Amino acid sequence: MRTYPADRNASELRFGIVVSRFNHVVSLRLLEGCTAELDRRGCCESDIHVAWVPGAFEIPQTARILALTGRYDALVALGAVIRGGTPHFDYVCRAVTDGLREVIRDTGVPVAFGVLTTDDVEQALARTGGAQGNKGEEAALAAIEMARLRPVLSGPPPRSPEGRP
Ligand code: INI
Repeated sequence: MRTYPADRNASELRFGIVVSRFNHVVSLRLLEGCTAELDRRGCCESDIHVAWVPGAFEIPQTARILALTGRYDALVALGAVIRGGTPHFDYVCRAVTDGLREVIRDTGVPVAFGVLTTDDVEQALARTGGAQGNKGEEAALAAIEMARLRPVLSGPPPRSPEGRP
């Protein structure tokens, strides 16, 4: 049996972060959590590129542009969609989740999902440094792990001492 343990060393890796300005306070806290975690894991500040976009709806298109450059080992999507009184919430949530899934499928570049979808601002703040931790940090860890795992899994199979693949 061969297992691939989680590797959370971010040194020498490059990350693109797409963060939405809508619900700016929440987004900023997510971004701070994300970049702090990347830094703790050994990522160089100059290897983190941040693209601000107007709202969560714009995240997938921007992630696709970054993914297609080939410059990044992984991307992180950050933002907050907060439920209002109209179906708008559902459309934006659907667009961002479907859109990011398509970016991953079409480009192969890992995209960590750090977009909050909450009923109110309190729930969002609880997940950006409050009682529920910081989802930006969690997204950073997912991005690092996937950035490491992808080349390991897609490389040639290591040979056993007996010469079997
Ligand atoms: N964008 C968000 O990121 N969060 C929201 O809660 C939100 N709400 O509630 O409307 C939101 N809307 C803007 C949307 O993402 C686009 O930026 C806008 O429709 C322009 O394309």
